[in-house]
Amino acid sequence: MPRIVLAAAAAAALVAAPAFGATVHTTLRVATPAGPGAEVGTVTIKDTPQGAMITVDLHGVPPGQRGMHVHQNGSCAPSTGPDGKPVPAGAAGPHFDPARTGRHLGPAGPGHLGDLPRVEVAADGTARADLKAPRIKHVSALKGRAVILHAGGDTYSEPPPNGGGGDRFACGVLE
Ligand SMILES: [Cu+2]
Ligand SMILES: [Zn+2]
Repeated sequence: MPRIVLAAAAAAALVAAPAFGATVHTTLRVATPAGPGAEVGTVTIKDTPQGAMITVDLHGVPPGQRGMHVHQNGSCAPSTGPDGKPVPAGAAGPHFDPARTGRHLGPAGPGHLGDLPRVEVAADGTARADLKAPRIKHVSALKGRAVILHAGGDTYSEPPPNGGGGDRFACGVLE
């Protein structure tokens, strides 16, 4: 095949390649005072032209609405609370907020970039859904940070603090 044709074919292949390709993934484990415990499923986040798509596949979670966020630090270890007691997954730190907004406004609002959609857990403790976070344009920025699933829900506003998520139920570090 003439060299020029090969070059044209290579160029066409490059154009056809998707412009968005990054994917990050984690296995969530129950956050306990002693560190990560039982596995409760997976979270996969990938780039799409409409922003990040979050695929959750969970089991063993209390039924109902659960708040979910990307937190700043890539650790699910306990931290030490003001009373000296361990805080499960406390080492994950606050919500990921690269623009330093200091505001919790949910996935559509101009606050924490780490504010993900709520997860709806079925009566049998499972949740399978594709959720959208349109403000997250490059999921590679989430790599090495923690996903936290909370014991409470998420009002996408404050107060209550962090939308009412309360305790950290499960945690995983995105790879
Ligand atoms: Cu959170
Ligand atoms: Zn937040």
